[in-house]
Amino acid sequence: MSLLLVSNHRDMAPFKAAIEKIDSNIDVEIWPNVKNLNRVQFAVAWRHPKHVFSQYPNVKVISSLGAGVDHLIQDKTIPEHVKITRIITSSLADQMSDYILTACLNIIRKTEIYLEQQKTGKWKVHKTYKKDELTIGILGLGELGSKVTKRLLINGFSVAGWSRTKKMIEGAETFAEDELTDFLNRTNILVNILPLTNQTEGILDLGLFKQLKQPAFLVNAARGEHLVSEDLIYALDTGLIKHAVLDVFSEEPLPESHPFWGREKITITPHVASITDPDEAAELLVENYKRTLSGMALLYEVDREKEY
Ligand code: NDP
Ligand code: OXD
Repeated sequence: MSLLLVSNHRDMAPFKAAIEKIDSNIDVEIWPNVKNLNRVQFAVAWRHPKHVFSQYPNVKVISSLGAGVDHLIQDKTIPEHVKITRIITSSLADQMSDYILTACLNIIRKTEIYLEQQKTGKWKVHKTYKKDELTIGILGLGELGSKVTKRLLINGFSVAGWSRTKKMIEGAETFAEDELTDFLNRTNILVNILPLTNQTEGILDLGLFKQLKQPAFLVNAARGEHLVSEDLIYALDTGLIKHAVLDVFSEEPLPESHPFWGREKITITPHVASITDPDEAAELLVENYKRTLSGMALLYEVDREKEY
């Protein structure tokens, strides 16, 4: 049996080393250097080449290397009997909470304006927003969104959250799927941490932006395909959205010619909100590899029907 690591661009060597450190008996291979295609039963993928899994007839489980599984769900060449799992670790939620807290603090303290002013030696004071003046609305209250909500609450922000099924988070106002309008009408800083599915693709559009409470801001840390780029540009140009912080894009790296670059009202980070740590991920991968071989229930298995 072997465990295969597959990625188009990510260095898988640290993951191989971390897995072998936990259990040196596991035969870990890095695509495309595979000795015997039939021996692969468990694979780990991040932005894998499409169709690659049709070469491995005995693969039973594919784990995403991250929390998101859209790259696997969208690959219709992966047979239906293959189970899909994902990585959930405390540090993924912790990093995401840091990223969102930083973005929200920068918005209320108008950090981006001061960074711009510094370029031309301009000394001008701007009125900052008070924490209780703006409500932060979190789209998606799952493994990451629920922790982000708690971090923001501890830091004195007023927080609302939206999920398919209504959640209870002490101190936050929560809304179910059919209460999106009520949620948006209360939200100033909209933070997206939804999984990318058929239902959520393109959710960040002009119609949604128009329902936000003014002044309105956007933080997208989920997937680029959630956002309709032209609608964001229109919303920024017309003042409907004052500033956007974007970590994810439908094409990554974001092409040099993309209109988002060079816009003062957009802060861009290169998909770094939360990065999977090899040592932490290896613990979970080894556990699920062993469970696959012994036929036990897997940890963090994804519902392929629901797409997350
Ligand atoms: P989870 O699956 O744990 O949570 C998803 C949440 O979204 C749930 O609360 C779910 O509702 C809600 N949801 C899903 N579909 C809908 C819908 N149609 N309407 C309303 N709510 C919906 O995901 P995670 O929190 O672990 O991760 C979220 C995403 O974050 C990942 O899929 C990934 O794309 C992104 N991510 C980005 C990173 C980065 O560095 N930028 C790093 C890691 C992840 P319910 O609870 O009712 O099921
Ligand atoms: C993830 C990501 O899904 O890094 O974990 O985007």
